[in-house]
Amino acid sequence: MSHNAESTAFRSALEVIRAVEPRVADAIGAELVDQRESLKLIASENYASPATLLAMGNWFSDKYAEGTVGRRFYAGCQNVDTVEALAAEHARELFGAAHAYVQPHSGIDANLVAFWAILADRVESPALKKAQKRHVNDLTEADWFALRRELGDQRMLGMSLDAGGHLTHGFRPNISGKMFDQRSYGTDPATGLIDYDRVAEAAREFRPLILVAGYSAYPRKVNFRIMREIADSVGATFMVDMAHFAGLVAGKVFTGDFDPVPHAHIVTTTTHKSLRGPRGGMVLCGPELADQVDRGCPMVLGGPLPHVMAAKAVALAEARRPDFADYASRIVDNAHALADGLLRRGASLVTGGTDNHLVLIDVSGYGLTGRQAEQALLDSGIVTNRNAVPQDPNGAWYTSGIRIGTPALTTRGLGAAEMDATAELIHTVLDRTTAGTGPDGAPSKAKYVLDPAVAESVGKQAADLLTPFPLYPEVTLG
Ligand code: DSN
Repeated sequence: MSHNAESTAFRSALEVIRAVEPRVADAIGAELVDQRESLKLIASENYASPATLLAMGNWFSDKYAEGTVGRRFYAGCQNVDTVEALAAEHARELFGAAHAYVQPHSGIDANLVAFWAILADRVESPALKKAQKRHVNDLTEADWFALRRELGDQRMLGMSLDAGGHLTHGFRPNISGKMFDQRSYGTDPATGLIDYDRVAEAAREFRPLILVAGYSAYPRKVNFRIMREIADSVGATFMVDMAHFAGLVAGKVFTGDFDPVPHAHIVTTTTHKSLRGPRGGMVLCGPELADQVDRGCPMVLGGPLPHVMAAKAVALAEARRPDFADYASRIVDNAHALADGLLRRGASLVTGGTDNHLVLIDVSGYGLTGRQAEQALLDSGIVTNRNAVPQDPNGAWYTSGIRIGTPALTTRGLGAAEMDATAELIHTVLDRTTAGTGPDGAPSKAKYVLDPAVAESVGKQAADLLTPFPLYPEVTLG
């Protein structure tokens, strides 16, 4: 029996892997089954195209290529140069950026590259110049001492974690929180929206070196023109982390004041969320920061991953096609439909709705913690993640929220009617779940009670909802 190219490629790959370690081949096959069968609402996940996935599984993985295009620390990088230059060209064209650095392995790495580039640009430090010539792990204690003394306590102002900001925007558990003296701006307690006057006030008081905008759980647009004005008013470098909504920028859903690229000095992103590429990161900037950004490897990044850069080039080429704009606008239409469906059924949403790809449900109205809700939904075949809501009384571990997003289901082709049906399933599970108790009978933030018959019925309905929208329909493994 003959197969199409995608099926042949994945079948052959699995056959070759199976001959060495069949359990790995089995796990890869099982992952496809799981992804096909689950209603995936994790706002930061998506499904990359077969071409993107295949671009990662090859001998580019074998090549070291520290340095930049045409200026490597290793010989024989001509083909890596080709794919890195292509990925950067597609990124520049897609986002209208002067410079693109496509080596970061993740969003965290991209942010670290940006932070060090800004420090090098803004602070006169011979120790930093020295550090840029090697990996930070290779610095001696004396080097670090000099670096700390010369850099001082530089300040960063970013969005607070519980308002939807990201851990890498200067928070303690992350290295960024140790590099910078951080303060955060939150959202208006009444509306859940960013209050730009308050941000301006915080900037005036704190005088940050870096003002960061961007989020992983804020369901609204951010006005980057206003944020840039605030940064300029205090002499801060304006950085935007667009990891979550890069696909909406690429697809021209976010334009004008809501497109960060023309307004920010530097923009970081991941490539695998709404942008639908391989897992990885990227930095965009103007010419004035380009040289410092290009020093990311070896200073803070391990060797670039040429196979992932090849996949970035493929995915970015896909995002430049006209149909990507249609995809991006359907992501937002679906998020609206999902939010409306939940609101009509009585759910409480942070900010009362959405204008991007994500919705944040405050599940305390159902008498649940985020953790209880997340597990009950998972039992019912609905994959989400718990998330803190502003001023969350349950903290970052148990939380009071469930974050859901539409990029993945939109890739499968689900539309407004299916989003309404999804809202019904989510509401049914949350409504029928009750908080449980611990072994001592005390209220538990983790235990919950959900009739298995309800979970089974919802799981079946979720599977039925997906049936007309097969994932990777071009791939049959057998
Ligand atoms: N892990 C990503 C998210 O889920 O938003 C961000 O780090």
